[in-house]
Amino acid sequence: MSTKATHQPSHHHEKSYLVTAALCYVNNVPHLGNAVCIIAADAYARFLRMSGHRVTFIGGTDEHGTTTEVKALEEGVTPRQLVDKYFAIHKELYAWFSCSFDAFGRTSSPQNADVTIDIFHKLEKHGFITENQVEQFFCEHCKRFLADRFVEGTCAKCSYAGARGDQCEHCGSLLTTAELLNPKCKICSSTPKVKESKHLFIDLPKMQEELTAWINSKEQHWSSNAVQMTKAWLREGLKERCITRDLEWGIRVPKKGFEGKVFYSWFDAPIGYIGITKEHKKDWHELWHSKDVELVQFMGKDNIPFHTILFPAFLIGTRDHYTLLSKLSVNEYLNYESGKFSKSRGEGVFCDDAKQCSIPADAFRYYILINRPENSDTVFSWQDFQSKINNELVANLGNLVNRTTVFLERFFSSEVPAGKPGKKEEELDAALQVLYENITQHLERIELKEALKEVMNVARKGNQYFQETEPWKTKDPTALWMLTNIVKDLALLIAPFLPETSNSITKQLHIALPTWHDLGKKSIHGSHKIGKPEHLFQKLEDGTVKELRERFKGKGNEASTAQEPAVLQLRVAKIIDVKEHANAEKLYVLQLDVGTEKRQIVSGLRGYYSADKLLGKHIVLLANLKPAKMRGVESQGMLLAADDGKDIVVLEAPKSNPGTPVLFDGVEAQPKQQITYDEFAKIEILVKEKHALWQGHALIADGKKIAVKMSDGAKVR
Ligand code: B3M
Ligand code: ZN
Repeated sequence: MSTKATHQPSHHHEKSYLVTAALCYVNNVPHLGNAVCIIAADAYARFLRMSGHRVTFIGGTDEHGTTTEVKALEEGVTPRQLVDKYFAIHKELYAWFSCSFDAFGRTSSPQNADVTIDIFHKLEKHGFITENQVEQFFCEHCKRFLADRFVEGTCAKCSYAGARGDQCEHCGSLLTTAELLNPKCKICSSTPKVKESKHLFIDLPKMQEELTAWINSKEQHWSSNAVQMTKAWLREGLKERCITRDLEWGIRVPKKGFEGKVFYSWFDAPIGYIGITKEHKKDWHELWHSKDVELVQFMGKDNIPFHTILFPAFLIGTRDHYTLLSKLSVNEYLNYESGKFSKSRGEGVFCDDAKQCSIPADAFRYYILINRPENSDTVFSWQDFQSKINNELVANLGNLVNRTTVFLERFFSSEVPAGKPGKKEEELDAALQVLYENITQHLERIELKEALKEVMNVARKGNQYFQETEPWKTKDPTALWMLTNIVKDLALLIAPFLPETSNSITKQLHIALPTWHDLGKKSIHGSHKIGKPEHLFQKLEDGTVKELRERFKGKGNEASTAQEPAVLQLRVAKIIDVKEHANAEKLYVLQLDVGTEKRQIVSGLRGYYSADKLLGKHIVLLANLKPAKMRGVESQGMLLAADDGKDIVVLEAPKSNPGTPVLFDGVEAQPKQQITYDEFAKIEILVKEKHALWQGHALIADGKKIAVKMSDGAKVR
């Protein structure tokens, strides 16, 4: 191979790559959204291999941490039993998706413990580990510290109600104890106390300068969302980060005075890439200690700072010349139909479901890659899935391959005729050459979606040429020879994306899988004998789609309406000024303190409340209502009040800090940017036993129900 490589243009010379896909948590079966980063990494790894590079593609499971412990408690098994079960499931599913890992392993392996402890000792030796007392949630009832996912509450930054002890999934912020409001023990739901405990930290401030310099030298290879988030961390100034936890499950901290503690799972998880390489590859040490190896990492956007700041800091601080991140490819989220994937609600297609749908893995790979959330979130919809399979895979790619091979079989006894390119063929070749260049460049830049679109354009060009040359009339040998070679190129071009499809094409053509250097060459000559034609894809029928949509729609209306008020952003606000509206005798203009900001709203309370009765009240503000002018005065939201047809009573929040989130008990808030009044009016909130309820869920602030002095049945609006 090396002799061949020397004849290639310089940008084609052989290199060594480490490609990683984020390591999956093992508390669940992955859903299609989780598979996005893994399938993308696989496509890229395949492209690199086919271009003649040496690739070690690493993946696996992230088995420590409270995600695992919480799930083990739920399933009534030990963490070890749980991770063994899910490791096997994950491994099998990615194999079904044709993911070509060179090393697929686990963070709970002895190899990873070795590497993690070695890195820790070196960080300590070079003065990057500090000790501190920290405040942690402690559940008196369960008699345990509630690290990370053992505690849930409301994010102080975005007011999302399902935030966890270490990170808010909704806005991505990393949270401290003080930034998690209304904390609840995940095991017993009681409110935890805050207790002190001694922990180890990585001294990031000490590395700020060194990290900044390193990041500045790398950022041109990172996607803009990654650069932005990383720069924001640097701008704010790096803080010491706690790398230990009071838990049982994890890698034990090998230090006196820290017995009974383990490393934070985000410490040993990225190190897991190295541990997994050690688990499976003899040359792991060289690969991870080389200037010539390019490390390319794939992940979802919530994983960015762990890979651009923390993991590099762990490695740089060892002074051990580790291979550091070169390129990174970050995806946004793939959502399901109208909402999120949720195993508990049975909503959305999970990888195990996909396997049981009798739709080939490549169809899912195609959909995931052509819909890859590269710059913004995208949505899996059955209708779109059906149209992409039928119009693109079946009618375009599948059709070209099938009509070509069937023609060869029928009219040329399966033998490729010799061809003589004329003007038409030269023109087509020139056009294809441009597409091939584009595809290669997009792949090099990890623009997988664009690359795949262009691959489909190659098939389109082939079909056009078929139409124009009309071989069914002419039996033109040149046309069939051209088409066979285009199909050969397609076998190559589609291989990173749809490996099984590529296998089927090469089998039908009876050729070995070409490499990227064969692209565009007419390497199939006259008299080559092809194999048996087979259909690549099957049409997805309306009936099947209907059935599948039904099957994965979740617990139906009950579950989807259960999320209805989630779109509301409700806050405690204090009325700090009341004026009469100059042009409307029923309206007041109120000034509100909403904690971080001031707001003005217009309210129809004249005749029900005097101005001085309103002043100073803590009310419930609907903060994300679309602003509107009311008789010429801007209103930025509305306050909630109960109305029984005769009287109107303002909902009064407990005297908590302005800005405190107001929630429906048990409903996860996922506020929309903005909602219209009509959307709000559809949500029926009724007074019952002096509380405001939506389908039995009471409005609460600071954990207390909001009282309404009105009789049952009054409407809140
Ligand atoms: N398991 C988070 C996630 O699955 C985490 C990634 C670890 S990568 C080292 O999104
Ligand atoms: Zn508890």
